[in-house]
Order: sequence, then structure tokens, then C-alpha cells
Amino acid sequence: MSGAAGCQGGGGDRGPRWRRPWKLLALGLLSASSVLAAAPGAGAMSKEEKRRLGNQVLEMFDHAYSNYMEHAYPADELMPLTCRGRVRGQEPSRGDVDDALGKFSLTLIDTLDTLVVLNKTKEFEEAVKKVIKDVNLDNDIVVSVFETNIRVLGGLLGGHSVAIMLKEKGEYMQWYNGELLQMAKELGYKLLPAFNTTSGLPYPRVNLKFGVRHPEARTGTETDTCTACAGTLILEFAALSRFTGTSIFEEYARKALDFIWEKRQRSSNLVGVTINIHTGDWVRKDSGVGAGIDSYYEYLLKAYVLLGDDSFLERFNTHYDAIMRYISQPPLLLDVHIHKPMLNARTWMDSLLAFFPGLQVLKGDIRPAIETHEMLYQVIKKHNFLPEAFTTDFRVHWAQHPLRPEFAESTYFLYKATGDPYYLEVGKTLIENLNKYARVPCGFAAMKDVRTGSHEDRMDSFFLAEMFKYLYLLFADKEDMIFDIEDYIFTTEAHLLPLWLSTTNQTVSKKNTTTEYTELDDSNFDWTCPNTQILFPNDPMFAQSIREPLKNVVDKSCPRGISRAEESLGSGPKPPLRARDFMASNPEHLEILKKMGVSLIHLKDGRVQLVQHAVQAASSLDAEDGLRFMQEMIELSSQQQKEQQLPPRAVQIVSHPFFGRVVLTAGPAQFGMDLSKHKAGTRGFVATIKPYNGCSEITNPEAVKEKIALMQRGQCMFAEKARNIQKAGAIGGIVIDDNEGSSSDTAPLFQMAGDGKNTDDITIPMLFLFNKEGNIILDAIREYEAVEVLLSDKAKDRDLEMESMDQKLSENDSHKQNSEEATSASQDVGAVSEESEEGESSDVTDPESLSPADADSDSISISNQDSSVPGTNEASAPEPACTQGDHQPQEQKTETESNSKVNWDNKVQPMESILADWNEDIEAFEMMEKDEL
Ligand code: DMJ
Repeated sequence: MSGAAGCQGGGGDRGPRWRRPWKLLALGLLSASSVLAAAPGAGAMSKEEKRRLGNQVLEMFDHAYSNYMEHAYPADELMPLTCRGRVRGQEPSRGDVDDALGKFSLTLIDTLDTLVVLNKTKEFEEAVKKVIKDVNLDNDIVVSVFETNIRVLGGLLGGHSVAIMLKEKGEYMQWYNGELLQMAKELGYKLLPAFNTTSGLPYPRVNLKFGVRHPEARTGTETDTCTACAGTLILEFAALSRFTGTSIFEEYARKALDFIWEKRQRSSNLVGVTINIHTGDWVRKDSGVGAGIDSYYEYLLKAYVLLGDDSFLERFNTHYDAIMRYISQPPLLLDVHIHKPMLNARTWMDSLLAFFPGLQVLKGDIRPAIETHEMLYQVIKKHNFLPEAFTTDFRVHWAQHPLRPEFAESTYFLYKATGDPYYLEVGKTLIENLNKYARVPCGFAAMKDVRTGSHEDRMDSFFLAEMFKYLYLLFADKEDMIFDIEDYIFTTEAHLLPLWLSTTNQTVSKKNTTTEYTELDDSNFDWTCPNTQILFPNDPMFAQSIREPLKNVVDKSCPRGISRAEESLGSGPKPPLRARDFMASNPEHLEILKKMGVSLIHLKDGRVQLVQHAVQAASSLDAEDGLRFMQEMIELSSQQQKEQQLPPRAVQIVSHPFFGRVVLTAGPAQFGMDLSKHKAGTRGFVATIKPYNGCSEITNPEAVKEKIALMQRGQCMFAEKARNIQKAGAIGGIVIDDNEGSSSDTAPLFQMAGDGKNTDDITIPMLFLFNKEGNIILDAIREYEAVEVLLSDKAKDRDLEMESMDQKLSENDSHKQNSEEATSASQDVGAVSEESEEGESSDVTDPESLSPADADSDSISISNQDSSVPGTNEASAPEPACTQGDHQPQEQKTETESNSKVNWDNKVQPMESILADWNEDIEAFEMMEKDEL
């Protein structure tokens, strides 16, 4: 896709190249959209408002970029809560996500072409000089091939693309001599060792200095990679080849794509999520358009647009047809199994799929794009951001949100395709939410939990590379730009590559050497691009008419896992039994279970176990229904497990200079005030207590009275601390972890348990903060002395906090001052002075009730302990929540702590362990599938 219009061919400055009618049709799309944008109607946005919003995006970008440059550069990323750079190795490891960091000033490189899109040419010139001078690409560090390609190689190439454009214009960058391209080439060569496999699929990681095979490489033992990881190289690699005339990069990327195409599941034409890089076997056979696969599809279509190679379009269209047949269940996009594509693989969606409506615009399939986008927008309206994963009935499945740009991207493309001002309003909401909930004095912080509004100390580079580009372009008119965005295509990281590359240095043979397309004829390929004059004939209300029926899809309906069988059967035969409807006391249901090969085993301890033996099913169709039933049951149980936990709470710093903008993720207590029932929360100034561990009578009650007491974890029970501070007159308490460096970014939250006795006497709220979050408050005390916080179940509106704050500073000044002050605070304060004598660790239980009880390769089973879990005690299956909120406070299961040394904290199951379990279950399914096949 070009920058602005949905569907467009190449051409640009270097001359036309299209044999097919793309260019003309794209022009049609553009003119139609401008007619629509100008059309009068309710909701049309005034030019002034558009300009105001565009300026707001610029101001927000400045806030993010200047804080990165001032407080983090040359580090890879900014940590906006602690206001410093994230340097790999100096912070606790976050696992795979850290593989994007290669000590190469990631955020600066990823931001280069954003500066030019946002008209910040002088800043761009400065930034390029810094990159050339400072960045070292030869570090002994293991990085992700995928992330390094899309962010760093893409960033350098995008920077080079706009640098030569500016140079050609004659005003800026006159000194530029292809230095960024040189760096890109150097990096390209550093990625090549990863391709040293027989399949041609790259290893997922590479050591920038030592490659893959070298004894010092510390990588090269991996066997799997994700499909998107191996299939998202062609744009950057082909651009590198064509810019430099060195064909090897394009050749390698093509080979990887050819291999994936060869390995597609032939009956469904779908690809799985992960693949063995040596054998080409699908390791995970679930298939969707989100995490793990997303940009593979994106790059097939965009490779056709950039390179004009028909085979990429042929492949894309073949996959797209399969996606629309199996995965698209409008407005949902649900993962299925590649071998059994009528079988849903899960009942939740991940936020990465939000890019897909944008890709559908490029494909020209506007209707489903509008539908899915509208569904996603309603999820956002409910939670302010798209949670990383959400269920088919729109509950939060994974509450994090790292400020991903995919939804903004789709909003931009839909606006360009439809000209409907509705999408400008959507963009306005995104801007408002970012400012209200994610903006902190030192940048923008990712959401740790969209339900509580708490933050994570993280601002990913893609936030600057993508979010600000799409938001700015959404509100920008052609005359606001210093160049024509239509001359470029966006990579998956929104880097700009010029369309004229299609006619440059075509040294690589376009012919796929491994694939014959004899089985495909022209009917597989949709060669045309949409013309909005045909799409919206005399009907500026087209998009609205598609959205209208979906208006209340999130709030008012409860669409639980749409069954294709249910849909297609209509008034025909009875739909298969769904896990959510199952009642163990219903003889008819038991009969159906039997037909599906599922048996119910009553265990001695009162538990009920479900086991499926596909071979015992009445027919293969029944076996398939049985499989789905078991899968649904597992997921239902997993969901229940999750809901039995108390959700995390929020500690919001409301005093100057934070004004409610910093929200820390806190663990709840199983005693004291239940903050979910006291919506206003408890607000007060904080005071550290003496003794700091709170394990005996408080000796400074005068300092603590009417305050929120801060104390250190350890040396006695949580409930004991609570009683001591309550006696001293505190109105609440915060326990700070004594394990230095612990953080909710890296450790699972847990609940503070009682002491096994009746805790009704404790009436004040108690929350737990990990060491890093606790230090943010301690830092603030050192700097500002009087620090006021709000303890609540969900962060309160920052604007209200702003209103109630001291009005001494004008709003503009306070913004500036905020970042300066917060910075010095975080620099000055060291670790908590008191040390705990005994180390403690949070303990987690295994979710016993979910573990497959029968490991037979042809069977799968689940068992449940809880009486409210499906299948137990002849009770009916639970009603999966179809309620308004995601918080459903459950009865708390208090676990008595007998050993005060090791088992102080109640056992809870963190999300990671639930997901790990779920993966195990999926694997069991896959084994079974294999056996069946
Ligand atoms: C970006 O780095 C890219 O868009 C990638 O393809 C997947 N998504 C992230 C941001 O969410």
C-alpha cells in the first residue's frame, strides 16, 4: 500500500511501471475520498479541528521524543516511569521482548522517518548525524532477526529513503552521502548468517558480532521460528538489494517466502504460527491473522505492490481466500486449526490482528474491514485501549497494552478509503486516551493493566515509529506534507520505502524456482483494486450502514464463541453441544458426550474428569465435535481460574508534579477494605513508619495518623503489619517488596494473604508494590516530601486530578516542569535504606485443576476441583461471565500460612502459568490430531 491511498501501484518520480489498472483505480479512490470528506453531514470535522488535532499529535510526539533523547539516548528505549534509558543487561530480563534491544539506539533509528513525516526536517538532520556518529552495529549481543530487520534495517532504509528525497529537493541534507544505506548494508550482512539453514528459513536470533554458528555466538540452537518472523523480510531485504545493487539480500528473503509457501497446509491454504526451520514441519498448527503470522500476509501483498511480482499477489490472494473462508467470522477474526479449519483454535483474539482491516483496505475488501474495525473500536471504548488479548465476548484475556499502533494504522487506512469523518473522531478518541491514561511526566508509559489503568515502565520504539505517523497522517492534508506520501509504501513498522524501487536493480529472478503454479488459475486472483466510486455509489453513508448493525456488539450482546456449525445449520439438525451449555445432570448431554467419545470419570476425591478418546466416537464428525467440546471446556476452566483471582489494584500518585499521571500496579490484599467495593478509593499523604517493617507497635504514630503508611515487606505476616499501622491511625498501607530490583514488569503479581485468623478487624486498605514501583514513591518523597497517593481498583481520571491540584502553574509550564522535576527525582534516590533480614519469594501454585489427566496420545482429559467448574458434582456448567465489567470479585480463597518464613503470601496463579498451561493443552490437541491424521 502506498502511504495514503488504500490500493495503489508504484510509479512515483521514476516513472510508471504498472501493467495492471492499480494506479488509475487508486486515483479513483483518492478522488472519491476527497469528495466524501468534503460532503456536508452530521459529524463532519471542521478544518480547524483537524488542524488542532494534528498539532496535538506533534506536541505529543515532542513529549515522547524529547524525553527519549534527553533521558535515554543512546540507550535503546526510554523507561518513562523511572525516566532513564533501558540498557539490556542492566535491567532484569523481560525474556524475548528484550531481543529487540541491540544497544544500537533502537528508538532513534526507528524514529528517523517519522521526523520527516511530521515535518521536523531540522531534527531529522540532527538525528541522522547522531546515528552516523554514535551507532555501533557490531555489538556482541544476541538480537531477534525479525525485530532487527523491521525496526533497525527498516529504520535505516526509511531514513535513507527520505534523506535522498530531501537532498533532491535541494534544501536539507545536502551533505548526505548514503551513510545510512552503508549502515543498512553492514547490518544486512550481519543478519545473513541467520539464513544458514537447509530450508532457507532464518534462525530467530543472531549475534550481531559473531553470527549464529560461531562458538561465542550464544545462539543457533533454536529449531523453531514464527511464520511472521521468517516471512517479514522481503520489503527491507529487497529494498536493500535494489538500493545497493547487491542481490543477495532479496534472494534470501525470497527463498524463505518460497519455503513457507511450499509448506502451507494444502487443503486449507493456511499456515501455522510456528515452523521448524530445519524440517519445515508446523510446530504450532493454529492459524490466525494476529500474533506470529500477521506480517507474513502483509508482506506478500506489499511485496507485490513494491516489486510488481505477480507470484506474491497470487499467494496473497490464495491465503486471503482461506482467511475469509475460515478465520473471518465477522466482525471477529478467530484462530482455527490448519488441518481442521472449521475448528476454532481458541475463543480469544490478540491485539496484533488490529492491523488486518488496514490490509483489507489495501486488498480492496472494505466491508469486513469496517466490521472488524468497528468491533475493535468498541473494545477500546470499553477499556480505553485494546488489551493484548480479549475473548469473543469481549472480556479482557490479557490486560497489558504496550501502546501498539495497529488500530491507529487501520483507522488511517479506513479513513483514506471511505473519507468518512467518523474515522477522524476515532482518531481523536485515541489521542485523548493516550494523553489521559498513558502520558506521564517523562514520556508515554505502556499500560500494565487496562482494567486498573496502571502503567509499565516501558515505551517501545514502535510507538514513535508508527503511532505518531499514522495519527499525524490521519489529520494531515496534502498541503501539510513536504512530500507526497503516495510515492511510498509502509513497511510493517511504518517505515517508508519509495515505490520507484520496483524498476531499479531488478537483478533477482522473479520466477519462483521451487513452485509451479499449475494448480492455480486466474480465478484465484483478484487483480483489481477497489474503486471507491464503485464501492460507494452515490452513498457517502456506505461505511456507516455497515457499522450500524454492530453498534452495540460489545456492550449489549454476549457473543460467546460463534459456532460455524450453529450458523450454517440454521433450522437443520441440532447444533453440537457446547461446553458452556453442558450440564452433567442432563442425561441427554451425557448421551451426546458418549457419542463424541467423551467419558465422565468420577474420581474418589470428588473431582470429575473428562476424557476423550476419538476412536470411541460414533463418527469422525462426532469426534471433531468432541475435540471442540474438550477444547472449550479447557478454556472455560482456564477463564474461571483467572477470574478467581483478585484483580490487581492501582496506586496513583496524585500530588504535584505527578497529578495522577503515574499509576503503579499493586497487588491486592485478601483482608482489609475491598477497594472494588469502595470505588472512590482511599486518598492520603504517605508516611514511612518506624519500625519500617511494621512488625511491632509503630513508634512514630504522629507521622502516620491519617496517612497512608509505607512499610517494608518481610519479618512478619502482612495482616500483622496492617493491624499495627491501623492502631497507629493510618488510613491505608502500602507494603514495598524488599527484593531489590523486583518489579511487576518481570514478576507475577500476587495477593497478600491473611494470617489464618479472622481478619475482619482490619478495615483499612492494604496494597503491595514491588521494589521498583515502591521506589518510585520513595524517590518522590525524597524530592517533594509531601506525596499524596490514591489507592483504588482503577486509576481515576487524570483530568479530575488536574482540576483539584494546586493551580499555581499554568498548564503549559507545568508540563515542562513535570518532566524536569520527575527526572531529577529519579536520579537522586537510591535503594530503600532498610534491608529485610529474611528473603521471601512469591509463591505460585500450579493450576492443578487444568492439567490434562490422561496423557494418552489419542485422548485428552481435563479435571476440575472446584464445585462450580463444569462437570463437577453433577452441577450445571457455569455461566461464563457475560457481564458488564471484567472484575467479578469472587469469594476469596484464603490459604492459611503456617510457616511464616517461606509461605507468607497466598498462592495465586499468574497469567503466565495459565498461558503455559493453555499451550500444553493445545499441544495435547495437536498430538491427538496428528494421531488421527
Ligand atoms: C510492530 O513492531 C510491527 O508492526 C510488527 O509487525 C508487529 N507489531 C509491532 C507493534 O505492535
